[in-house]
Amino acid sequence: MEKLVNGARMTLTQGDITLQEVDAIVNAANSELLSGGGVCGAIHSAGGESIARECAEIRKEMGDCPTGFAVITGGGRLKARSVIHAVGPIWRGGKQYEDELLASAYRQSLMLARDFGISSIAFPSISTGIYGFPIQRAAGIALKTIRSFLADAPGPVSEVRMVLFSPEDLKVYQEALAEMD
Ligand code: AR6
Repeated sequence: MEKLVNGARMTLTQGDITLQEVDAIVNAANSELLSGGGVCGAIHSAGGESIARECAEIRKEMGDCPTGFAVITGGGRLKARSVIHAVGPIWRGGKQYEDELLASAYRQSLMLARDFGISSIAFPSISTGIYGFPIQRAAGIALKTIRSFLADAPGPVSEVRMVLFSPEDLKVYQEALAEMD
């Protein structure tokens, strides 16, 4: 399923993000930029140790990556040349700026991609696993944030792919995309 925005493609697919052939994949990271479970663990183990090494260097220079922000490393052994580590919010009931922080994690990732000359980028469903953000709500925020970035100033970014791990998650995102006016 796809939607054209300003000549750029927003696409939805089911699969494993570590296998995507795009310029950059996004990691659902933690503020410490450490390898954890979920998609983060999968990216670190598929990409190899260079990713954790680069993350440690960034953290030494800049400290923790705050929630809603993102940093970029190389892709190690992945097909993708770069990994953008985005820190989504932990769901705390919805009144702790979780919506804004989730939108920010997507926007900051897209801005980094633009600044680094990336034309294709793949996102997982940030915050909807271990961090517990309700997926329907997250899907609307993710897709609207991507659409508004592409409509405004996408630079070289010409494909943004959401990679959903399960058929159920894909369905939620398909419904959210269909509902977007
Ligand atoms: N490809 C695509 N999506 C995946 C993959 C994969 N290989 N593996 C899991 N997912 P989560 P969060 C989906 O928990 O909620 C980590 O420990 C998964 O089904 O990975 O942002 C970090 O280090 C879910 O839909 O990320 C942080 O500490 C989505 O990816 C914390 O978890 C996100 O689930 C971040 O939690």
